[in-house]
Amino acid sequence: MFEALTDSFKTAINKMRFADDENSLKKALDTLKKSLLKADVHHKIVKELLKEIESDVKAKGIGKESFLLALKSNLMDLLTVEGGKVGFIYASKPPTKVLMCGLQGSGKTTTTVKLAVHLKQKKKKVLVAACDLQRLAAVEQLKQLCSQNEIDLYADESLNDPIMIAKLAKQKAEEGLYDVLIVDTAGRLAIDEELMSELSNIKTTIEPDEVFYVADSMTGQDAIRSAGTFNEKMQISGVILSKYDGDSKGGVALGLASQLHIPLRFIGVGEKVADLELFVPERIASRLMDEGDLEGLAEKTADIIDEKEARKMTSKIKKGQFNFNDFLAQLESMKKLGSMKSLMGMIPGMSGMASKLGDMDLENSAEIKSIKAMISSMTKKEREKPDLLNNSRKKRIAQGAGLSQMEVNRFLKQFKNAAKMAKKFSGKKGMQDLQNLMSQQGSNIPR
Ligand SMILES: Nc1nc2c(ncn2[C@@H]2O[C@H](COP(=O)(O)OP(=O)(O)O)[C@@H](O)[C@H]2O)c(=O)[nH]1
Ligand SMILES: [Mg+2]
Repeated sequence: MFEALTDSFKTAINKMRFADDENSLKKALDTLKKSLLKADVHHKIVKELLKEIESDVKAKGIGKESFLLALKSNLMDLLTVEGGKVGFIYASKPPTKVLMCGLQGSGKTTTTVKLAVHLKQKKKKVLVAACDLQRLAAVEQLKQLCSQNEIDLYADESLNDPIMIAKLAKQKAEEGLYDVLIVDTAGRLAIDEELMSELSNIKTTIEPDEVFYVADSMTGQDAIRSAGTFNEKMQISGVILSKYDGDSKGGVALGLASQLHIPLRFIGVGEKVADLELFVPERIASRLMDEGDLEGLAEKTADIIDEKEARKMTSKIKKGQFNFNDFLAQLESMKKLGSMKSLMGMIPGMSGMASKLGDMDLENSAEIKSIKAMISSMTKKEREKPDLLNNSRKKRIAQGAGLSQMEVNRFLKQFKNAAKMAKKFSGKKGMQDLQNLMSQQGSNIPR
């Protein structure tokens, strides 16, 4: 989801060539500026960010290393709201009550269900309330989504008062010992008084722990402006950016925290219920720098597989023991995990691949079928020890899988790179390693 920005950051970093070369710093900053503006980050924020990076780099001495550090730490600052919440925070006394608000079509209902599914995977008991009585069939939409995903819903079509429904839903959540109540509400095409007063009344009624504003990221700076207006009336505690999979204006995610002083909490990256990602500034900064987000990956995996397995996987990656069996197992479980593209972005060094992949259909993709055919043509030993594969073995595998040797080589190279990168950046020394590697190579960031 950050492929375009990540790519341009890499380009900028690669422009940093010589120590104390002001010209290369200027070029790198120019590249950053262009790409940030193109991604629709607000021009004032871009200006400030560049100023900070420039002064940090100059203070430490111009060079690739100081540029990398400055870029990362300033990105972190940019994404962080002081005192703002990060992740999903449970109330000290359940149920944690969440009020969803936003304009019509922004993705409230979809996000409500995504969030419910996310929390249910964490073994929480979740109730959703259908308080959108404006749009015809809005209750029906929520009913269907909830029943498809086995989420409890509170709806009452005999009532035409959303505030009453909210009240009854809260009662049910308390009496039924639910951990979380999520209230879906009506939107409007534009902000109007009637909507605001309906929302504030619901707010007064349920006393939410969280007020989430769902903003359509495709609307760029407008998303931030409307969130600001809602915030004046509703005191939003977090923003969820939906439709981030259409990544033309991805920069909204960068400017939001500093423009609104409200933290971005989740990002919606597709239409499927699994396509919701936690927004944790450290992790996002890492991903923007193409260092991957192993923690996020492990967590997303843990939601689906069990936690123990996921931890074992991360530890294997760290030890460099990730083999073809693990790879196959990962492929299988990834089917359940939402879009391939967003997962790829979490793997160190793989963001470039993510943009090439698009939204891959894991069941039917030719690429995955070839990978599976290749792995099934390997012996048990070969699967456990990828290093065993010499030329004659590769030839045999190619024949067995009905592929050319070139295809086999290409896949093995990808696999090796991924495993190597994953190992490199999973340790505490990851950042240092990256810098060393780059100062040795001079230019290209490794893939
Ligand atoms: N591609 C994509 N589509 C989304 C995302 N979130 C919501 N949508 C789509 O946006 C449309 C409006 O969503 P909905 O939840 O009904 O919006 P609401 O009016 O705010 O409740 C639906 O077609 C959703 O499938 C997302 O993260 N990615
Ligand atoms: Mg809706």
